[in-house]
Amino acid sequence: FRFTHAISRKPSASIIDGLRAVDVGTPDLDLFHSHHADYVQALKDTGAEVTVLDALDAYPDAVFVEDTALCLREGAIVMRPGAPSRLGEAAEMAPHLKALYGDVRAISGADSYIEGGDILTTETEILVGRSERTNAAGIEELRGLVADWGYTVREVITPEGVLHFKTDCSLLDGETVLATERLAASGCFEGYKVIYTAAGEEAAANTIRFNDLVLMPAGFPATRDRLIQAGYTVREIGNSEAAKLDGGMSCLSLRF
Ligand code: CIR
Repeated sequence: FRFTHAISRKPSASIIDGLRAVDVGTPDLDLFHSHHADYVQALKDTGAEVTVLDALDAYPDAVFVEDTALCLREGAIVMRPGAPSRLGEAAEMAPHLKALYGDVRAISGADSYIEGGDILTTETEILVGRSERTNAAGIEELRGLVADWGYTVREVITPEGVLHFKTDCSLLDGETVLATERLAASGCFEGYKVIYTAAGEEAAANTIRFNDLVLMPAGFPATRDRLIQAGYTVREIGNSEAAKLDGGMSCLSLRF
């Protein structure tokens, strides 16, 4: 949870065509821009260098850069998104990673699918949730690509009806995760300390611990208070527009 860099991408006008499980309204581009600027500023406030890429009109979901790559200390892995409309986003990200990293590898199997939103990297392991977007072949390929860097990959399950594994959890520090009760019930966080989202605030689970801050979506006061009571410094960021497209705090950046 200590980072010196982040990469994000501005939302484009095509965001109105972004993928969503349920249509709860069209995202407002101006408001999305304003939330995005607050988000980038919060990352910068912790002292990190933030690269903000230009909007990509051809890919409505491209603002959710997290799904295109996994950034580790030793190098980066370019993903193969399981959503067909998002597959090309990974290739758009690759040159930016190559500019910052000496070692960039890629998931390349024709049957391998994996999105960054399903990956939670902790201090001891990499948890990957199998989901509608991430399959067993993608997880196995990732396992092979990070083995010589010393990482252990553990396959877990993203709950039915939940977009990504990290839709329902986030890492708060070396030993603590924030998670929904429905996800933690699967037993995947044995050995970790778990802070639960408050009842009815499951959408607060996707936060990020970025240096000294926990960035969380605004509008979840009971969960916010739990985090504050646990000693975290919380910054609330408006997320209403990204939420219409099932996006949250982690999706909006790559962090390393
Ligand atoms: C999608 O369905 O792919 C986008 N509308 C949302 C992606 C959110 N990404 C993430 O949780 N990492």
